[in-house]
Amino acid sequence: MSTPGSVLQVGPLKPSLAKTLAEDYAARTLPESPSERATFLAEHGAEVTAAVTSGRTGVDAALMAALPNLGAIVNFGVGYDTTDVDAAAARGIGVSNTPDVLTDCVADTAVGLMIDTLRQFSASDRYVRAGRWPVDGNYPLTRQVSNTRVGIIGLGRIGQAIAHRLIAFGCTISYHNRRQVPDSPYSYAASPVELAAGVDVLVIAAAGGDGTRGLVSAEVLDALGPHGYLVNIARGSVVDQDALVSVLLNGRLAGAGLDVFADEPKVPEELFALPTVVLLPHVGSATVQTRAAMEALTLRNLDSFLTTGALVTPV
Ligand code: 8YV
Repeated sequence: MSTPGSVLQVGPLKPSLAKTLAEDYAARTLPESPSERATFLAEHGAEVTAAVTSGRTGVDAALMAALPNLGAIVNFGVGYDTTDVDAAAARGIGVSNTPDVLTDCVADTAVGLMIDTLRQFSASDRYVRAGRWPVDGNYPLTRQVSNTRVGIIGLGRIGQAIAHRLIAFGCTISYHNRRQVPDSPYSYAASPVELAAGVDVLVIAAAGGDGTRGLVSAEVLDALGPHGYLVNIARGSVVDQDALVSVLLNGRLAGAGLDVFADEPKVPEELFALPTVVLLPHVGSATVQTRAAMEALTLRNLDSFLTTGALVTPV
């Protein structure tokens, strides 16, 4: 289906996907170490027509320049902020991602994280396991989830799936988005500050990258206030993480549920002792079913590019 070396694996991938690429596509893997990488690119760079990567790694402009015949960057994951899409467009390189197939799982994660954060289930579980219930008595009261006012930043596919679920909880939904969404039943806030000021829970579902970097600033967190909660299932870069740690430590925010961080897999250790914070290791889409669907769509994009030159789900 592809000539040896025409497909390049960039960064770690799901093991079954990496195996398929190596066995069925005779893919090569870009070496990690800079010196090996330079030698590899000098020797094989011109053979590569398709790169397969994930949101964890991506393809930057320098790598594109070292792959002069690259025609497609096939991204495992919906987020592609680690790939320089402007540089790709300038070079006529197509970029694909894996939308839709992970929407339900990521929305499930957002709702689960919101419930865990407000109700402190993870912290309560630690309380039981530490043998504290018989000694210290009942766990302190927490915050009700149903009927809260929830603000969603980024009302794309995932944001809308989160809203849909929360409507069943009696929540009132408002949102902020680059553009107002036509015919949306939810009320629009013109800025993140305005959104944060009117809600109990702020959920981030916006794409990462330069366009949203630091969108949830210290000012937004202040507007959310000491009774407000933040849930982030998008990208750590959307939040000013230092400001977030500071308001959580000072009680100027009631709590946060975080699946993503500024510099993964590093997580601010100052947060470890706070029962008001739930920390997940970027598991939004990480189920057997969804990852299999993402893998299949990644391979559909690769096959389509190799056989027709067109991607199935270009960004
Ligand atoms: C994956 C994600 O963890 O799709 C995304 O953008 O963040 C997740 O589904 C990631 O892409 C795997 O590297």
